[in-house]
Amino acid sequence: MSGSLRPAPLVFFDALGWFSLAGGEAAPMSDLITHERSSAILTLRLNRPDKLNALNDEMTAALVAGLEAAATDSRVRVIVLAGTGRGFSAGQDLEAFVKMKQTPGPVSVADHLRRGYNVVARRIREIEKPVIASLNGIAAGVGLSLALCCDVRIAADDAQLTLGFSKIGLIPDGGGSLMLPALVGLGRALELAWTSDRIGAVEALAIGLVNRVVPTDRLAEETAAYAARFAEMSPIALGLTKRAFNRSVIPNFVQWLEEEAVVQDLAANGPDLLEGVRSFLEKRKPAFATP
Ligand code: LHQ
Repeated sequence: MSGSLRPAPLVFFDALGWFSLAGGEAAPMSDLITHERSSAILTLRLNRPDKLNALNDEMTAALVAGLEAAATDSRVRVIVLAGTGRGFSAGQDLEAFVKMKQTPGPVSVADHLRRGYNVVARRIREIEKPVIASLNGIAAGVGLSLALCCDVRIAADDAQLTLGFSKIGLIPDGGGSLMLPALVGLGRALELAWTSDRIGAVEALAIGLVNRVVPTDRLAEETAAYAARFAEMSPIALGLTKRAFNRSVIPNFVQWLEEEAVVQDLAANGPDLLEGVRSFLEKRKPAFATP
């Protein structure tokens, strides 16, 4: 474990299949993340296809639980993060976010990140096993950020990627503001984050945003064959290589997640987030505030 990457909260399962994060509230096991283990490869699949696998609190907690289980299960040598249906993930479920904003009491976006996406991002980087994102379709918002936190990305040739945050008045979160420039360089990262342009898999490959592009109908097989290579290699060498690269390239990952949450709060406390989200849900152009 790298100096700045300390273990994330542990997840405990009881006899009834409820899990709880250490120090947190108990929640039932969820079918929003399915677990499929084939010998040493565990696939965690985002499973909310009717919502393009948009992430809500239950799904995020289930993802954390799946990653925790994968981290401690010595049978698991490689983890694949994949999506069901026509998308990998559309990011934060914006309808759920609006509902959350309508509940009484102040809602801190920074706390929302601290409780959810930052735990996922941190866990992906801390697990000293290869974590592969298998991108079956659209990856947007924090869905894309979490894919960028993974070690390797394999994309179907018709997959599309978009940051999307700027369209709703936000900055890339879930580790995206660190992983994006680390992968593609500052200029391209700013361009992608500011424009929120959708880019296809081939362009994503050309700029280093994904590692491989495979025919859509072969994504599952190609991902499994690729993961199987790692399953036969020295887990110690693979894990320590990840530790070394974490320390050399993103040594401040955990601190940055916190800073990113604070900056996101600045964006979220202005009027543009709600206008951006409402305009998306109402399928109209946003009218952003003038500073
Ligand atoms: C959705 C969503 C979605 C709900 C499509 N939610 N319904 C957020 C908030 C606060 C704090 C912290 O951090 C975050 C983190 C984030 O992730 S912010 C970014 C959130 N995500 C987005 O802004 C992406 C919004 N979605 C899109 O831009 C497009 O839908 C994408 C590019 C994902 C897919 O485009 P299409 O393939 O053209 O599909 P579509 O737009 O027609 O969407 C299909 C349906 O899914 C549609 O509903 P409908 O009832 O009309 O069929 C969308 O409203 C719904 N949907 N994303 N995130």
